[in-house]
Amino acid sequence: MPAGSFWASGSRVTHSEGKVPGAPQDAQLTEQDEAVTDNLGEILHGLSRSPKMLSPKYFYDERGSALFEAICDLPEYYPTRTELGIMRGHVDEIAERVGPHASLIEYGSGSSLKTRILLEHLDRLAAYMPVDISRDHLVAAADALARDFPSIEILPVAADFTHPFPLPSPRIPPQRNLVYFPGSTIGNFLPTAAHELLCVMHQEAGENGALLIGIDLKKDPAILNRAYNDSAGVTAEFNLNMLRRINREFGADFDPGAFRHRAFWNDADGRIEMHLVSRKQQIVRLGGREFRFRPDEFIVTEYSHKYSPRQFSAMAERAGFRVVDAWTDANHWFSVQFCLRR
Ligand code: AVJ
Repeated sequence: MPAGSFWASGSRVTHSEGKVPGAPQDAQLTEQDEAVTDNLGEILHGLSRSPKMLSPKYFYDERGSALFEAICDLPEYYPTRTELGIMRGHVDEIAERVGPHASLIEYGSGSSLKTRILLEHLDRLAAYMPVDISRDHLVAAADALARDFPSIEILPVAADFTHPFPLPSPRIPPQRNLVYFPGSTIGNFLPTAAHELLCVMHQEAGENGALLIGIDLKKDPAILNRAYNDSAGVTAEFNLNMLRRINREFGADFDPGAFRHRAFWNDADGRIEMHLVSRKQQIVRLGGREFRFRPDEFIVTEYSHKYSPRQFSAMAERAGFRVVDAWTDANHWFSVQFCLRR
């Protein structure tokens, strides 16, 4: 795993076959070679360190993605609806900043309503390219968008976006690339990894490129703690689901009942931490190895860093961007930042 990284994997990209003229308008997929992504190795490494760690990317199997969608509707979980409100309220200003004939490159599958707002309002998009590691989710989301936006060329890219990846060439030459990273997912990355990711985005944006990114802001810890400890227990299920997924896909023998969800605001590091805490002394088997847990020993499953606007703009500057506009909600809980390459 690269130093300071929370998400990691290999990357090499293979291109799918060219589109057959006159064939049904399913979005053409560019696919990364999965064989080079050593997830088992990464998981074994994460469970060998202290504290034990598993990447939040393992949350999102089918059930995990459904649980995340349920989280977004929880009364306590403010980020999704707040960001959506900001996008709805300011999309005309955003479109003006972006200008006509841009190519929209989304880091993520593009299944959210925020994407649709951009596709509806950006001025004559050259193309839309969702980039996501989860191939099936990506293809389903891209096909749904292709049906609803027949005039926009949709070019999904199945890749680990933390490493540079070649972009497909749209039929219409774009005036500029706009990298879109909604959801404050940048908060999942440790500072070094967040910096590296912003550098990759800077590279993908290219000459005259721009970045539109959702940032969850620092706020009263009580609000943050509630958002990750909902009363319906959906976040707890989401967290524990990672163990079920690793059992199924990697042959581990985690007993989800022997772990409990914990989430708390870590003020010193400016982040929510999600843990899975062992309820007892136990041994878990995976990949021919044994991992011992002491009672109360935990696995870190997620960091969700929160930033002040000033912290974010310093981070953007270090990666070669300049924040030229930012929009927020009435509570200043979330912000959408528009950056240009310096
Ligand atoms: C999708 C990474 C933005 O950090 O708030 C929600 C994931 N974890 N509840 C977040 C999440 C627990 C979410 N992000």
